[in-house]
Amino acid sequence: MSRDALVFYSAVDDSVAWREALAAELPDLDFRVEPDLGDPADIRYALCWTPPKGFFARFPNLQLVTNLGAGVDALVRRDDLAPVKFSRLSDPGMVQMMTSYIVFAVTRYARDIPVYERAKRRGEWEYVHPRALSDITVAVLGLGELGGPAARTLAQMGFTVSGWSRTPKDIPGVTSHTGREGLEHVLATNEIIVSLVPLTLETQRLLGAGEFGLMRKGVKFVNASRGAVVDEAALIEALASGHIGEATLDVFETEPLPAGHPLWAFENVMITPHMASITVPKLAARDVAESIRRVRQGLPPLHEVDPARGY
Ligand code: NDP
Ligand code: OXD
Repeated sequence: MSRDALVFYSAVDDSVAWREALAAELPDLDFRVEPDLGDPADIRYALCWTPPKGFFARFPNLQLVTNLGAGVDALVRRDDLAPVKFSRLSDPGMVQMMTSYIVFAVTRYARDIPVYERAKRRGEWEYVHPRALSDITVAVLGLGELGGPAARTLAQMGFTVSGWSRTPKDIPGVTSHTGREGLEHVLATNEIIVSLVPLTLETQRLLGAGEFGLMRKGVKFVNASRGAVVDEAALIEALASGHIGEATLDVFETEPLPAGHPLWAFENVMITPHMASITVPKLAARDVAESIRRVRQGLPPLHEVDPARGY
């Protein structure tokens, strides 16, 4: 008899937590993890983060692939998937976590903390007179499910915030910009630039030598979206020349960032290992289960992704 099964694949060891969280929502769902996949024909749903090449080709009855994360760039460019519905995760825990990372990175610069970190290492008392947060300009590139709340929170804290997105946005306290002109404007007029724009064909290497050149000398740059949104060689050059004053990088073209990579050597670059936000199974399982229920009824899943748009 054919079963209604979900195949799970993750880069981290969280299958037990997901199994439990989904069982609480959908007790009838058969949750399968390699090597115990059973009959591949039973698999109708996949909950996966970057499974190996060819992974999906084995499942002839796959209907829904849910990306075990927010960024779907690795999923939409795969060639082992027949037409299926795609969805992504989006939950309040992930939003809170990303907002906390962006608030940390921006506040660290706004309050000159790297100056004190360096002074401490030298054993010196150094005083920089603090500036009002409203005098500090921050641009958030990408105002989606993560970028929107991060920008709104920064504005609520008192920063002067601009945002850039494909379509105009109405977020309290955030000036909305769109298009190439809008991008150039926000790059040129803000002292802290945050990337939360997804990686798509349009945004690949969105920020290169030309764009860094538009930024103010000494600009602080935060990338928490995808490494390939940035031309890494140009970033390294802009850091080496001092045009970019500081950077906080959570994502890289190659992850883990290889030993000996030039970015490790910059004292003014904070590196974190793609941890800005994660999904907490207990919080995200409700939407994953609801998407499965909806697909069972012939409806679109929650947080559906348009593969042609790429995000
Ligand atoms: P969404 O898809 O919800 O939002 C994307 C935003 O980017 C939207 O505002 C969209 O504009 C804008 N955008 C997309 N393409 C363009 C373009 N060509 N020009 C201008 N604006 C564009 O994404 P999320 O906010 O959920 O996540 C953003 C990214 O964060 C993810 O794609 C992922 O790469 C990354 N991420 C990183 C994590 C980490 O731990 N470092 C964790 C989770 C996510 P519009 O609103 O008009 O459509
Ligand atoms: C991501 C995620 O998209 O961790 O990076 O969700």
